[in-house]
Amino acid sequence: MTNSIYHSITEKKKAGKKSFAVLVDPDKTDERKIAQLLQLTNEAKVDYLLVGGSLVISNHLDEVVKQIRKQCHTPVILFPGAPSQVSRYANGLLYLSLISGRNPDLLIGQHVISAPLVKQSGLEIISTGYMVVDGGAPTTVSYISNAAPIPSGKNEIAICTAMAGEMLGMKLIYMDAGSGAEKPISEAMIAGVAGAIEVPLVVGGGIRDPEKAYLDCKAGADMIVVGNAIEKEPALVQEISDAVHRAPVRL
Ligand code: 1GP
Repeated sequence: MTNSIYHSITEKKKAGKKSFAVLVDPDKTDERKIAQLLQLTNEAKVDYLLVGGSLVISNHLDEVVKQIRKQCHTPVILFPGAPSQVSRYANGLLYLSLISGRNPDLLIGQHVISAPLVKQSGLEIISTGYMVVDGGAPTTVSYISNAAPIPSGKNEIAICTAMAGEMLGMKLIYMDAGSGAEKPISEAMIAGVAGAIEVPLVVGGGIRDPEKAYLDCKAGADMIVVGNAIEKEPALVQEISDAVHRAPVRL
């Protein structure tokens, strides 16, 4: 198993550079839309493409990943909502454990079931502590996970959860308000969590404009993930990418 994606994320962090990832949900796209999106993500120097969704009803994950790999050099990282969402054509996979919830199935159960498949895939596996934070309305992830999200104002719970995830050996912490969240994660919570861990911090869910992406990076996020807003307005890719890449390192 290679370590090149994780290495690039940590090297950027060390160099004080922020990363921008665009989330592609295979259920919400088609070949033509992907081709258009990739033109924009290439021009905007997007760092990573995440592929996945809480449901992935369609069975064209492999096709989506293959098309992306053919049309661009941006690393493709799977962001699976279920153990079935594994494609050997990707570069890496976020091996998510839902550490904010108390559903044993999503903490370890599904991992046990999918372990042989994941191992055989040959993908770079990135152990990720996944923390869902209340985004103001039930999102697909909060419903499907059958686990309560961290309340949006309870920064100390988020901080302790992230610290525990890091000490359990997780290599990334991903804080997510859920796809299309009404309320993205506050900068205060991001700053608290970023200050308490050494591993890279990924933040997503409900980020709709370059200003919020910039402020989240300034607060300490190392990687920003945007899906919905870009699906609706693809031209935002350039603006958000610029905002993320010019954000200063938190002092
Ligand atoms: C969801 O963090 C991602 O899991 C992205 O959310 O689609 O709201 O940008 P959005």
